[in-house]
Amino acid sequence: MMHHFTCQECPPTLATPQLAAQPAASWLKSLIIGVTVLATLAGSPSAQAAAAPAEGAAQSILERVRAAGVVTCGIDATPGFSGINSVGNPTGFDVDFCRAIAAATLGNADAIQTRRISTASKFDALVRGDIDVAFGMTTWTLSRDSSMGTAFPAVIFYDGQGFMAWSDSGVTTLEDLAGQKICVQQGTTSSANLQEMIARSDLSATLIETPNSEEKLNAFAQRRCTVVTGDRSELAANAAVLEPGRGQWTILQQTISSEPLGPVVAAQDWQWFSIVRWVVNTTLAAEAEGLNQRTIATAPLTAVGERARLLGQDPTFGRGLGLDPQWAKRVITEVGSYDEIFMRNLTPLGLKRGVNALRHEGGILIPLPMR
Ligand SMILES: N[C@@H](CCC(=O)N[C@@H](CS)C(=O)NCC(=O)O)C(=O)O
Repeated sequence: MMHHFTCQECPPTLATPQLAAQPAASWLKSLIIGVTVLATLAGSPSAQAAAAPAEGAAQSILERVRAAGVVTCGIDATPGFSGINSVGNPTGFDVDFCRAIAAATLGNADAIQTRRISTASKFDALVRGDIDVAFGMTTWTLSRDSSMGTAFPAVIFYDGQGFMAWSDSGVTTLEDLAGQKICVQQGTTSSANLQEMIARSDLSATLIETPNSEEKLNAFAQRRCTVVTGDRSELAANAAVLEPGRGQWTILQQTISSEPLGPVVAAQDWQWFSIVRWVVNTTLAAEAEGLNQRTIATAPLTAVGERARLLGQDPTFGRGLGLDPQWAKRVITEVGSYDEIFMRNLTPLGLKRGVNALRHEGGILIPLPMR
């Protein structure tokens, strides 16, 4: 039976908050083992402070974060991007950017709190002030940037939508998708792109939509669909760690979309928007300057230009963000440069820099001037 398509991107019915930790599929349990820890944290006094916007005079997000003592980040559960490590701490590429924001604003990269949140519900959670920043491989789109009360300060990973098939299914090209069952997560650009692709071509395929990414991969692993679709990095990361993935799953070469992924914030607090934008940019500028967790310790005390600013030697640096001049230095010292963040989290899964290299190294990442 053909799936009946409706726009899943932003209907009010998808606005149900899903902030509570969700049950983990068994094959992802090792990654999500810390959800109970997170759920406990979510009930702590500091978490409640973070969730409570000021009454009357508008409290800025920076003020809210400082009052809470933590930056609250919405995350998903994708190997390498966000998960829980063996000692119960959130870890991953996305989590490192959350940590970088905490290093800049609170002087402590560990001052974060993470909440598992679905793509469909993260925008409302930001508008309500339940979270300060949402991660989770979110694609920067017009509607999410203009009509949902949210805005995208930066791209942290340029991706595209791909397909992964059971190798024994014989599906190797987009044409082979005809007649297949395809698993996709609802409320995502992956679902919207797929529906448009199906509508454009003669292809008839059955969509199996799941409420979150774990159920999507789980359904695929259990062969309830022969093909799964999503951001290529998500597919590659899962194929690298999931048991059936090794050798039994093939990622199709074709990419059907451009998916610039980045953090999302509530619109209309431009100070917070700028902080997130410039914290991300700091990691890129640091890479371009050869500054990282290793080299920063021995960097000269009297640098000039961009390095001086990144090293906190310009007393006016960051004033417009409401931050002290050392904010970028803390980002580099406590979390590192973009290449360190990438190598720490994504290189072990076999992901390559590719387009996510700096421009002078053949990629498309261009640090903005920090002056
Ligand atoms: N880039 C796509 C997909 C985003 C997406 O679905 N990300 C997954 C992981 S790759 C996620 O956040 N899942 C959390 C969830 O919704 O359960 C979008 O922005 O719509």
